[in-house]
Amino acid sequence: DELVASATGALVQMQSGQSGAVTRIQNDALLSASLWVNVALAGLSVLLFVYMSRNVRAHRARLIFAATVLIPLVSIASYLGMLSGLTAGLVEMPAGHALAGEEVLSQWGRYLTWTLSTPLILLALGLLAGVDTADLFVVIAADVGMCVTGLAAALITSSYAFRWVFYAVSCAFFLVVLYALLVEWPVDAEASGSGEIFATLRALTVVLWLGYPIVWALGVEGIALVESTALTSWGYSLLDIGAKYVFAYLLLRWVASNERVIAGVTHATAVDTGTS
Ligand code: RET
Repeated sequence: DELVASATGALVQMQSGQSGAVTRIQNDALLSASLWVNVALAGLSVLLFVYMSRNVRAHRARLIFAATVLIPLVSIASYLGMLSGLTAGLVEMPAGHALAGEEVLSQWGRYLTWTLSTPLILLALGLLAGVDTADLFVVIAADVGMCVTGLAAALITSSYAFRWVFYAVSCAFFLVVLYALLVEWPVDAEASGSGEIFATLRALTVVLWLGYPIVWALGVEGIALVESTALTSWGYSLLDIGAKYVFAYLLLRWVASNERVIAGVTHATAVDTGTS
């Protein structure tokens, strides 16, 4: 009986957490707008990308298209999760935080779904550059590590210091990703004939991705220099528009008209060892 009572209690708490979050989101037009804009743009992107894929035949080009179309699809699920309150909740900030003791609305679904969307972005970039599987695996693993520890940093309520410890761990993982994008992958891209488009997408990606930890640090989850959840949310939403839909459009437009370059790409290691 006690078990049933405590389980029911936990469920009721979860339910009220969700409805508390939904009420806050629905009563804040600026906040809701930051989420709905992305649902709309992601939906249009899916339709556009599927249309752009109509004549693509080469295996690797189709792989890039598949990975890239999944990016806005994940985005739709992510934003609907937050809008419905399923992946948003009220988090009571620990002592030391600028909003200590207050219930802050956390859109923790963002960090959760980045574990799916950012590997797809890196997969598409890696396939474009023709990097080898081991390289791709390490970078994607570090990227997932970055997202999961970012989720931890956002959700920890036991101590303010621990939030920043996890933030620092997440940044360490991020450095691995940045190193690959800036130092290693450009060499592979050059060798496979996609150097120019890779350079464009790399610049876009590095600049926009650096924006996320900055928004985290300045927004409601970090030092709360920006105390508004709506403005923090707009920060992420605008970054998402560039890092996902604009990024994916530029990539797919190039792939669709340079299928031959993509089809001719062999793994850098295969070339190195003469096995191709
Ligand atoms: C966090 C906080 C902890 C430190 C770091 C972060 C980096 C996040 C990044 C997110 C990129 C997201 C994208 C999503 C597209 O769907 C987790 C904010 C380093 C780089 C591109």
